[in-house]
Amino acid sequence: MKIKTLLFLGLLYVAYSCALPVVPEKETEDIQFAQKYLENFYDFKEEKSSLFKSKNFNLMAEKIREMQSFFGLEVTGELNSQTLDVMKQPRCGIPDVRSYSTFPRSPKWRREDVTYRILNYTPDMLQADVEEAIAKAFQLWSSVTPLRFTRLHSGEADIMISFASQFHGDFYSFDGPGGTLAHAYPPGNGIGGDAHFDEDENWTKFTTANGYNLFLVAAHELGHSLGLGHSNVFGALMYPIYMARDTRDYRLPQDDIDGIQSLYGPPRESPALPTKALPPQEPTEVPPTEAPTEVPPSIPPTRAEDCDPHLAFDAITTLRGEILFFKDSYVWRKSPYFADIEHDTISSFWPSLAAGFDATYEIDKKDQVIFFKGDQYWAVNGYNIQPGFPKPIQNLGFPRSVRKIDAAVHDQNTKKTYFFVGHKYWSFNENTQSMEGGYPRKIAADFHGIDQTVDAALHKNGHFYFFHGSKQYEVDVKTKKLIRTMKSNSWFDC
Ligand code: TQI
Ligand code: CA
Ligand code: ZN
Ligand code: ZN
Repeated sequence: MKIKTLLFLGLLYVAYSCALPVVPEKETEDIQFAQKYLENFYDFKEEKSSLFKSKNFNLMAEKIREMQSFFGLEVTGELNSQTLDVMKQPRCGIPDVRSYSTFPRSPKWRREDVTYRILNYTPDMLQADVEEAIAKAFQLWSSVTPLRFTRLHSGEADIMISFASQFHGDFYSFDGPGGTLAHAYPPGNGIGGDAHFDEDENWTKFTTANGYNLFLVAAHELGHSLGLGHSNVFGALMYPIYMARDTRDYRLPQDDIDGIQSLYGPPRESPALPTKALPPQEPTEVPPTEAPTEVPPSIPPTRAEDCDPHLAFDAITTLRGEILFFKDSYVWRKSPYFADIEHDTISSFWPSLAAGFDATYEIDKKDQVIFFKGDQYWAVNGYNIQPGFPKPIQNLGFPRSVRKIDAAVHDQNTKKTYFFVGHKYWSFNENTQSMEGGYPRKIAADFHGIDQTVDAALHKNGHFYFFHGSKQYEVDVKTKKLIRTMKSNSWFDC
């Protein structure tokens, strides 16, 4: 925020101090200039293949919208003269810090009139309070956009809202108390836009110690329903961590306003009053662990970097149906929720975990992911780090001579976890919580064809995937036989 404000003030200063008349240039020159600008500051990459000219055009429009929203210009996605003027102002040469995100290809509602319907109620709250929480959550978003939300009592609405436990008809079953609270689909037909709330949670009207505030969670989910992904601005509503806060007179943080306006623009008839920035929101009930006051401005990798044939990873795991690829302080997220890869910083998910993991694996039965760094490990459940961690890896049965683990992978059928250290591997029995006898063994002795050390390992679709540098080996889980070799980034659809 600070950087943005400074840039903006700087811009005003420049605008006033050197208000030169703009000499109209040839259109193609302007487009080329704008392309360079967007490449420099907005990760815009021209698609090389000429087949995808329209894709380029859409992407460029999207980047222009992002830039217009950032500078408080009218968000049109068009390269108008006002926008070009701003692009031609001198800049400090650093990319604008990333904050909010939208889904790949920016799905959004095409009409400003969007309907919703509440299909059922939670017994945790009075019906009237559920209705009020949902209506207030919608109001947050409608007050800063041209969108109008209308509640339907029957038939098909754009946003169908329901409470359900466990399996409820889509691919993402809920998980009992804790863990996932709710989910919502990006704008689209059918299930698109719908928001589901886990009935196994305790939904509350007020912010209390046990339970989740329905208004806050609904406001976050509706952000997804309207097309927003997560933000890495601490305190933003779309920041992927639940923060209990005072909900009386709750106002949408500026980053969420910027995000939603990048899709829909500002409300229709109040251009006289610019949306005012809020002072940074202090979450009221964050755990007593030192919460960072600010997320370090970091630029996540871009699409071009994803497809670098030399790309290698530190650690890989599944997490609730998604696949997370870790490298340094970044995480690439391949989610069945959306077609493209999401880029995030590790700190936007687990602010108190030190990045640079050595190994990680999921025990899906326990809805736990275990992270290793050096001789310590942490267990997390969703966004929450389990109490009592970190623990020393010796607790798992490793001798002191093992200083760190290269990779780990869990097989839910056998309940075994394999740990890779150098050219050897260990087998850990999750049922008995003990290391199996006869280990460590040589990797190559059992996994024929794997003569390398293993950087990262993944269990997915009935196969193990072992990563070594930019190479990946697909291995049959039962026979431990090598099936094929691929590039490490083969999951990114390059
Ligand atoms: N549910 C996740 C969420 O809404 C589900 C999810 C992950 C998701 N990635 C998504 C949904 C991308 C749509 C698009 O973020 S959750 C929070 C928060 C959850 C989490 O149950 O983990 C809130 C639900 F931000 F606090 F962590 C609501 Cl507010
Ligand atoms: Ca749950
Ligand atoms: Zn669902
Ligand atoms: Zn979310």
